Amino acid sequence: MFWNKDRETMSRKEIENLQVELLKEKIEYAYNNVPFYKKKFDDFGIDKSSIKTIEDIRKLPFTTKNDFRDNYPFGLFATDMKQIVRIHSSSGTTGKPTVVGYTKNDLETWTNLIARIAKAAGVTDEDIVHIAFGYGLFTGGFGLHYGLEKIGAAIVPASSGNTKRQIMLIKDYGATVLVCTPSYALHIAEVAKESGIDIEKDLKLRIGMFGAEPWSDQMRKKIEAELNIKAYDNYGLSEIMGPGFSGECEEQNGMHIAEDNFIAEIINPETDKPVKEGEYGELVITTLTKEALPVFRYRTRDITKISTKPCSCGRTLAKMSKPIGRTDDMLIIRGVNVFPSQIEEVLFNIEGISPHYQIVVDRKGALDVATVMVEANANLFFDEMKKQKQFLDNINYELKSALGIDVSVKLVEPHSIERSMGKAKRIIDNRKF
Ligand code: DLL
Repeated sequence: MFWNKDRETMSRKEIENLQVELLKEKIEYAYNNVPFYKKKFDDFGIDKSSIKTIEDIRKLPFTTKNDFRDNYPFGLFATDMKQIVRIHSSSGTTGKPTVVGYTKNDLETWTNLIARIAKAAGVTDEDIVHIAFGYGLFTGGFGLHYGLEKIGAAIVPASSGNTKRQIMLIKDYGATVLVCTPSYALHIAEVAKESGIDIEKDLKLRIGMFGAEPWSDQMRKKIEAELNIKAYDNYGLSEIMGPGFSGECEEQNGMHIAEDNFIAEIINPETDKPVKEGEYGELVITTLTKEALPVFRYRTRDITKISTKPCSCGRTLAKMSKPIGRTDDMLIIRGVNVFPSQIEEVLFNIEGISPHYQIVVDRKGALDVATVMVEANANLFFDEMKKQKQFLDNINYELKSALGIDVSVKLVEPHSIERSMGKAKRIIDNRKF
């Protein structure tokens, strides 16, 4: 299902032409309205006449999270506050939050882009949509709300917290669509079962729109089985708008990027050079339609790959694959790069453990030691120590084959790993650098 078919099925040439046109416009707009960009573009000798093809975007300098921090709170805004009608922000782990603003037109664009990803996931005006993302400064709740409302679905703005109450609402109001983080969806399934809910009989859920954190295909399968739904991924980040940058269609095999509103590049994060299509690298995003906060070549730090191959759904918009991690989430353990998603993939294929895990990294002397804490299922029971050892050895072996390094595995009690209502905390890095 399409939201605006013309935009979603343009030829690749039409997409590129549109992107070059909008990019030139936005360069001039930012130059005239944001002192930060005026200076940056002057330093790099950029004006709109230097942009002729889409590749010319590489002449532009990158923008980073630090640029947002240095211009805190409103220094990157291109309009005066009179035009701003909404402010969101994302709390980083360190320092000041990143502040983002929207004009009326920006909210309209955002709404349409959410409607687009919701339609792609199969949501209709007959659905009842339970949104369990936090409503507040986080872009998840309000972001998804308006687009889903626009397609005519009935929205239950439950926000986050109190899982038992969430389940009661999902059941009593007959929600057919669930919107939250994938880890919270699993937690909802877990608590529902414990509360004696028969998910197939008592709930009417059919679709999940999940995002805001990395999740593997194995985790998708688990969520789909537990909640008896089809689970669709969607991706976005505050700095460039929030959710709505990309979302999956019925193929469930990559997220179509809103290329009529953004330019996506994949670069090698070490050399800053573009990688070949289909290779993994860091996603870099340029906004083409934002009024309040135009952003050029934003370094997302998310590692993904992009394909422009035609999709069976009919959309021509390029697809990004599930981000496998972030450049700053990548653990370097004894010199080997490890992403939490690689560990997740292994764990999800092992019977007897639950899908909740955490990776703890310590430094013992000069050596990095990673311990993967996994929850045993409540019904996992060993009548002999030998069997438990075999079980752990097997997980160890699988992890070693996947990662190329030895990590230790610790089985912990069911429910002992903290559940999150929002983004799950997968890594505890105790090393001092
Ligand atoms: O998480 C926006 C969002 C809300 C997206 C709801 C989807 C649904 P931030 O809080 O600024 O914004 O965090 C952005 O979260 O750079 C990724 O590292 C991660 N992320 C977001 N979506 C996905 C996803 C929102 N589908 C950061 N898969 C991004 C993997 C994701 N990582």
